[in-house]
Amino acid sequence: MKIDARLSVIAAGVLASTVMAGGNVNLLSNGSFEEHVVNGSWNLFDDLPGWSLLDGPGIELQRGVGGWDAYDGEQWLELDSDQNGPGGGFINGEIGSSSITQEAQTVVGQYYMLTLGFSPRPGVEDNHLAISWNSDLIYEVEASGVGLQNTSWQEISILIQADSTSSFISLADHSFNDTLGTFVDGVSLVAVPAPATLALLMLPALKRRRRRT
Ligand SMILES: [Ca+2]
Ligand SMILES: [Ca+2]
Ligand SMILES: [Ca+2]
Repeated sequence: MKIDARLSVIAAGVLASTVMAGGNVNLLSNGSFEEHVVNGSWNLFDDLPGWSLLDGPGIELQRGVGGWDAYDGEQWLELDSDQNGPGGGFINGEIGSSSITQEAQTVVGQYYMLTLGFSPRPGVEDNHLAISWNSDLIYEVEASGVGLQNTSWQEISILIQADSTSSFISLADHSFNDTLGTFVDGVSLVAVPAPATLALLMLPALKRRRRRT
């Protein structure tokens, strides 16, 4: 009996440290868009490590375009991408609005914090990012880059509760489709404890729903 009691204490200790360590792990890969490494100042890719193209002509990564700063590391994403890549020249009416997605392994009922950096492209008025979780549009943000000499990154954090063991995070450009705008960098998805206040607020709604069924 003594041995059993000791074992359970050790198991609980291991569990607690695993949960704490797990709280800081980014479940997304290549959230900072440092791969593929851009040769030059920008390039267009069919896909990236971690990310797939959902819609649009390609995934545009930039590295030092305009002398501008990344939010994290050296590279960032421009979601209004480009139709034919560097060296392709400018096509009249060229388009670039794209959306990308990444799948994450999630736990049903677990809360997650999705965090990313968003900036308008300096000099471009219309920048519009739409963020989706599975098929649900969960957040939209717009900003103007008129008058900016450098990127102006704002950090966006969204609390999400997973309802499936596999979840898709999608990022889409909703700006005017002209190959310019909507910078994103430093995307992370981290498991977080259930927010106590939010759980209390949701309780009456859950009770009402149960009564009806
Ligand atoms: Ca980066
Ligand atoms: Ca572009
Ligand atoms: Ca645009």
